[in-house]
Amino acid sequence: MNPFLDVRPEVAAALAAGKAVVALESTVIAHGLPRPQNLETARRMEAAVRGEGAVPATIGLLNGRLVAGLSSDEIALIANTDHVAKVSRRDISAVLESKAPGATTVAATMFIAGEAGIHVFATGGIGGVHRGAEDTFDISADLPELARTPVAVVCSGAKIILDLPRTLELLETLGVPVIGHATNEFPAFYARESGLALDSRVDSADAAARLMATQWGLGLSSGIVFANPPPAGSALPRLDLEKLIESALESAAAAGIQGKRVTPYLLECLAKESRGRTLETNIALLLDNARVAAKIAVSYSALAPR
Ligand code: PSU
Ligand code: MN
Repeated sequence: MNPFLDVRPEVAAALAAGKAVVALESTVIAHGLPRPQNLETARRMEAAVRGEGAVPATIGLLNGRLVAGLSSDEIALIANTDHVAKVSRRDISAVLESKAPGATTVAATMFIAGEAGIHVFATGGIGGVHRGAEDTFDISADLPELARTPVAVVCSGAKIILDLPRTLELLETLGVPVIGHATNEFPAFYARESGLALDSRVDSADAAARLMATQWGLGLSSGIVFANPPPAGSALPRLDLEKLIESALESAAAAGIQGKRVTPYLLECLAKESRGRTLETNIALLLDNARVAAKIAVSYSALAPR
């Protein structure tokens, strides 16, 4: 067991008994959603996981420890504290040393989930290749993490503010399976459609679980992306979103936003420009991904060890 990691009792007991556990990230709480919807959504995601018979493990950094299974009060602290550190893989050691609270991105959450022995993780959208990355080199650390850490990430594709074709190309280069969950198309986060076809799909939690067992049974120790489109009732049309994204990108450039601030800034701009509609979609897809991930975790825990 990793000496810096606290796996809280309910999560540890579930893992020891071979029961289903779903990891949840905390950057989406601290930086991805505004207050008070951030805390409400974090709690509703945990409830959605429990509703499918799995144990939620929200992951973050507190008091110099990696924590898998933050308590309700600890989640509230991350949701309501100003300037919580956004922690990706490269930030983990420094933020642990500072003993400050840290909200983990997909990359850091995957690393910690992997150390804890959790194989399924639900989030909104992974990071990826930013538009204009040929100049800025801004490519999320989520992608190389997916190449090296054996955790299945249930998400609505990559965030639509990104360059989605290049994100898919890089995932292919890195050897990361991108599997449609009941879709043939890579979802575009708030939109169900991207125009980008996927080569593989699964139509049930059992099929997803078998694919995980095969991938890791083979010794292919990468992550897996299960791309689940946002629920039809709350998804937004992609072409409407493109206009909003252009103006959000212009505003980010004018404000000189760079590095780790880019993603939260763009998401906030879109929520403002859409008068909260992207926020509603974001919450709906997070809840759905939590449910789907829990079903996959339950199926995976029921597979006989190979
Ligand atoms: N998905 C969301 N909202 C978010 C994020 C994902 O619905 O805020 C976060 C995730 O934590 C992801 C991070 O890992 O944004 C990517 O940030 P960057 O592009 O700086 O790597
Ligand atoms: Mn970045």
